[in-house]
Amino acid sequence: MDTKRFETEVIHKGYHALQHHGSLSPPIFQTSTFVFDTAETGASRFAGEQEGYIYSRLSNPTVAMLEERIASMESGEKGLAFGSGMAAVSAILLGLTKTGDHILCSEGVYGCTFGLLQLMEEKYHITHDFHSMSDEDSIRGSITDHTTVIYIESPINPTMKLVDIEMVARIAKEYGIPVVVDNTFSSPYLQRPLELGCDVVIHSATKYLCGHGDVIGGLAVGSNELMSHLAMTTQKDIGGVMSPFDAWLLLRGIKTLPVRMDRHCENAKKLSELLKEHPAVETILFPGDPEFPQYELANKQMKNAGGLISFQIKGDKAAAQSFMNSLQLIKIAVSLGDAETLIQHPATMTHAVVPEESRKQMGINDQLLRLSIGLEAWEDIWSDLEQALNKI
Ligand code: 4LM
Repeated sequence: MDTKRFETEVIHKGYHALQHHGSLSPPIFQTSTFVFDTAETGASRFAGEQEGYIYSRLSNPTVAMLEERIASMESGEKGLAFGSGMAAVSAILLGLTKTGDHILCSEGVYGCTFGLLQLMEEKYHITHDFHSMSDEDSIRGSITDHTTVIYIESPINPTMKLVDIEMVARIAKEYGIPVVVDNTFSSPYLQRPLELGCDVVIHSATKYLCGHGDVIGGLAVGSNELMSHLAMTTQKDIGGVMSPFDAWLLLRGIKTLPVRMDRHCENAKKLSELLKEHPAVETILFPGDPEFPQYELANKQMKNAGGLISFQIKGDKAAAQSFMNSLQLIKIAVSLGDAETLIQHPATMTHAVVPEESRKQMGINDQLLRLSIGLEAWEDIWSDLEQALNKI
């Protein structure tokens, strides 16, 4: 099948019903291992001389369908599926570095990615620096002889700051350094970093790709050469792979990604306008707000602003917590990208592991809240927010 539009590929890519008894829904190959017809077949599969499945930690047909689908969605050659977003982040970062190397990172990252970077520094002497990535010369000045990866989130969790992905990719090319982008907040429907010159895209598939809050998973996409190397090293030997059932749930969720994202974006835009006007709200951080400092950049590299709104309420941590406790429809929970609207307090939840000083540098204070706007009627989400804000 030749390449079709994104909305079509999310439904069809990687699956051929007539090769599976005409089953419209793909089969779940719920098996740990695969039977060889002869000892020689097994030997030649292990030697890489013959195509075919061996063992589900190496590859599985249901998981492979998902890997083909995400590769197409991100305009990459090869996808890999992992047991969580963090399994993907760690396999990629450990695969691209060795002791003595240096990673240049965006100004903020998800709390557990921060934890992983700390661990890599303490245990393996792989150092890192956080950088605003707003100025070309300053980026060049921060690349050292030991820099082997540039790692960015855009938008950054939870401050929503953006990185000019095309600019960073262009600079990295001058030095031959791979750029890895965690694209979780946008999903490939809104932003495709490989098309902007980056080398690897990572997703916490747990979020928008799944969309229904019932899977923990990770995905990564890049060139055939690099991803095949990672598949046979940090993926296979650390072993954080995805189960066939989770891959099936993701194949199902991904079919509706474009329609879900359109609704998340519409709801978020509407709610950002209302939140911004409320007297109990100090500032909103939303790339779709015309007053957002990087509004132009958002328009340049994202199809739409996404479904996440961070905002600071007037008051202190206790005010933020009592506001959360007043909510009735909106659920207090970490994670994002689900049908349900979720709210969390980054300073004490997703980014609690980040020491206070680093949190402040990233722009996370006690007044900051992060909303993952769901698919409910925006009027109902607003009624809930408004009644809780009015109590502050
Ligand atoms: C959260 N985030 O923010 P797994 N990359 C990004 C993320 O936001 C996350 C991961 C990787 C949240 C989880 C509690 C940008 C997770 C890690 O949780 O390992 O699938 O993804 O609320």
